[in-house]
Amino acid sequence: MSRIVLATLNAKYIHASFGLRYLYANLNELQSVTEIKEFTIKTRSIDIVEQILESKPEIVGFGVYIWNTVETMAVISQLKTVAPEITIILGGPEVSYETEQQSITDYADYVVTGAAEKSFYQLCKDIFSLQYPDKKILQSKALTLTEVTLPYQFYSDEDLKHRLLYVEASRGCPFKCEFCLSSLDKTSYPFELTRFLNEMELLYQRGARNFKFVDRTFNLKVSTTIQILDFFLERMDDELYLHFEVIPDHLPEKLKEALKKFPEGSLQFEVGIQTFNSEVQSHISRKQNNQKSKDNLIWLRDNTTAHIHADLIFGLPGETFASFADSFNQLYACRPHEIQSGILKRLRGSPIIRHTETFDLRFNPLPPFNLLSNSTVDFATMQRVNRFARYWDMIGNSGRFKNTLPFILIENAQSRDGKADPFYDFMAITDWIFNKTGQTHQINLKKLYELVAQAVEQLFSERYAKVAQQLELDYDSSRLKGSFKRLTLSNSKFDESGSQSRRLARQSRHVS
Ligand code: B12
Ligand code: SF4
Repeated sequence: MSRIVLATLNAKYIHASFGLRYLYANLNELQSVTEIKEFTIKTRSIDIVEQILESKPEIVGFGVYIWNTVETMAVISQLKTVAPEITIILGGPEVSYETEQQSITDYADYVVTGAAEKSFYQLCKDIFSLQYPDKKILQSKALTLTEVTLPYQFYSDEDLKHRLLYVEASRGCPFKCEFCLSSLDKTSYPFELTRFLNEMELLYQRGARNFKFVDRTFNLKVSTTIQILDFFLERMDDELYLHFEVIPDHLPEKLKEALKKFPEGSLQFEVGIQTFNSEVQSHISRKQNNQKSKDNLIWLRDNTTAHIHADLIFGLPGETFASFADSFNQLYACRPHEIQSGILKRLRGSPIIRHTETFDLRFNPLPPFNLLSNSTVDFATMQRVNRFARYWDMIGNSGRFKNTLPFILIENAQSRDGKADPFYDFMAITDWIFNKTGQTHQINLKKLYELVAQAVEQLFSERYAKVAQQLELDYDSSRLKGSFKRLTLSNSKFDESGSQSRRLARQSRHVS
């Protein structure tokens, strides 16, 4: 039995809920009557309801995020039907803005917006002492980080072994990129460093090796960044793996020196580029020195072993298909290990909606609220880029085509203006594969090797021989069963569909 259950539906099992552990850590004397129950968005709502009711709680608090709002609504509507006497409290970024307009809040007794370490505790105390607040939507009181109890001891040994451990050395972001919720923060506040590092030490001693920093800009204050890096460098072993989100145009010499010392397989950087188009950057209030960003990305690739995951966003106000292609090509030339082309999403509360009329932004009314079209990109083009992103994940980001990819996307006579054009070439491959299969999911790896070879043969026949050679290397390292020789790499008949595909390749270069 627990008087309070803190519940959330994580995106996947591997993501432990950091937010709920914070709330739990700050419940003081109520901690002993509280239990965290985590599920994933794949768990059936009825099973979640059953498991929550097993604890016979008086209060259930749900963490609501963009990835779980639909599923959470199913859970709480059933929970309220079976056990209306339970007080349901919602919190989390998804219900922190435009709260009243969301039907999920109809089933809740209270919604606490913002960082709720103190406010959730206060509300539970008030409910237990029958001092019910007269408002349903309660704005969390402002917090100073020194008054927040850190939650790291509440990662279980099971979490340490099997899940990503989220940690944060600072909260908030000083920048104002309008598509992002963190742009609403006034600035970034650090946790007291010694206190934070003591907690990291305890986690490390317990066996934690996989640390994912959720700091919005880990390299903002470089002296702190270096102290944290040094802390982990002193404890470096084969298993230690650190993930940071960094801004690309801020890599002072001291930081570079520190980064060079990290061994292979120990560092991952998530680098938000979003766009290299300076006009679009100004529309979304994003300040980014493009040249510095590119120089730094290349420096990281040449001088460190850090794994670089770089993000672009398609659909930003004023971005066209051609200008996005240009950003992609500039980024590809910096050789990050992964490029994620995300579609713009409308996050509740984010200031981007001020452009709705001017750029005719039309968002999906359902989660994840992705852009469907705008004044410069029609729906069909949005879909093509969606598919591009998906196939790029499977082919570019997966590492399964590591040897082959440079031979598919080479500089050659067919490229626009004689320049290398990885975006348009890969777009042609995307269109070709989708035309042939009608699928973006459930394509097994063997089939994918075949499709890529067939696409290259039809679209860029002069590259085919080298691509087929390299594909064999990739096939061998994939350890798939069966001989490479048995794959159907070639479209034996160059028929109607062949000339149609070549036409598609040409078209993809000219669509803007
Ligand atoms: C980890 C993470 C993920 C993980 C998922 C984690 C999980 N548990 O399943 C992954 C990597 C899968 C992910 C994916 C995405 N994410 Co994400 N993610 C984060 C990240 C980096 C950390 C979350 C965190 O732990 N924060 C620290 C804790 C302390 O804060 P918190 O979770 O907000 O919790 C506090 C409050 O919200 C509140 N609270 C939380 N729960 C509850 C419950 C109750 C009862 C109460 C009262 C209060 C309360 O109190 C907590 C303590 O202060 C945040 C950015 C950030 N730094 O916060 C983005 C963030 C949550 N993600 C965001 C987005 C947009 C996405 C994506 C859509 C991005 C994309 N790919 O386009 C996808 C969605 C995937 C999908 N399937 O649809 C947005 C949130 C939008 C939203 N409205 O939910 C954020 C805020 C990033 C941003 N700045 O824009 N994400
Ligand atoms: S995109 Fe990054 S830098 Fe910009 S506001 Fe969001 S967290 Fe800050």
